[in-house]
Amino acid sequence: MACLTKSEVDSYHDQGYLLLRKCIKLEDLASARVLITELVDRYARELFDNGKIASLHENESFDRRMCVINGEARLKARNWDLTETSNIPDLFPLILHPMILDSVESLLGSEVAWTGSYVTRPKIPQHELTAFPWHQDSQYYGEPTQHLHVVSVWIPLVDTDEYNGCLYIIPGSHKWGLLKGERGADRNIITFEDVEKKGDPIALPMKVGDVLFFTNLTYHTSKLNSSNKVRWSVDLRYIVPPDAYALTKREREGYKTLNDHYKMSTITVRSLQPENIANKKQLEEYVYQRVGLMKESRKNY
Ligand SMILES: O=C(O)CCC(=O)C(=O)O
Repeated sequence: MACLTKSEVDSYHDQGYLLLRKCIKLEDLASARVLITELVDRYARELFDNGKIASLHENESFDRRMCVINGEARLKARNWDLTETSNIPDLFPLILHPMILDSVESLLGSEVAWTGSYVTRPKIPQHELTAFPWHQDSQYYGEPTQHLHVVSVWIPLVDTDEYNGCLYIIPGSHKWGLLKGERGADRNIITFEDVEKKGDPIALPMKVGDVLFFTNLTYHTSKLNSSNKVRWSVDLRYIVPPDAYALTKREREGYKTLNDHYKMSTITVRSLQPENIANKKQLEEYVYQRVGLMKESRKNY
């Protein structure tokens, strides 16, 4: 059931983002924290078994353990290293969270698909590879996706501010269309134009329990984490399922490009036709298949 007010929906369409405060309960984030805790534990054990670290650092807190491990092993894990190629049933409660799906339904309409994308991001202190230049998500997905509306949902698992690398956004930048950019040496997109001069960037400090929604054309960035703790967050992407309406040629091309980017077509998680909604088993199979494809593609990095 759509849950956003008209003024929230209008503000999202006008500004290109919507920040909802205190909209998700801490206990609803617990399973994501459990997943991360398990993955960090597995990571620690692998390094320990390979003689890279002398201690598992089991007593370190949720937001400290990974940077202590990396510090000792002198490693700088990339942002997706731990989770993007892991099986994630623990994330299903978040991916299917009623508040998130209700909000996305308010923005997209009654038919909602998940793109298969989930990232549990460790933004490591002082680690440039986990900072992001200003970008529009469609610059990563590929040019034809500018004709689609992909809703990004960004969920902090620790409080974020300018010091530990909160998100910044340029309100209204989704109305600029897709700007030209190119991949830098670190594979991140560098936009040719100075977007900070073109618009008026704002920082979006967030507390655990807040959720941010933004479009695939909205400029955003996150800078260096200058704290001594990992800034953990989860981000998810949703879209209207391609079979929910008659696509134009360029929308068809957009879906094809998006599917190529994510290695998978979308999976329906909300619909007026209950038989279209993926059940748990279908979701599990979908994620399992995607994990295999992502692992394969990561080999080429
Ligand atoms: O989490 C971050 O620091 C950046 C996230 C981001 O750029 C995205 O989700 O598109």
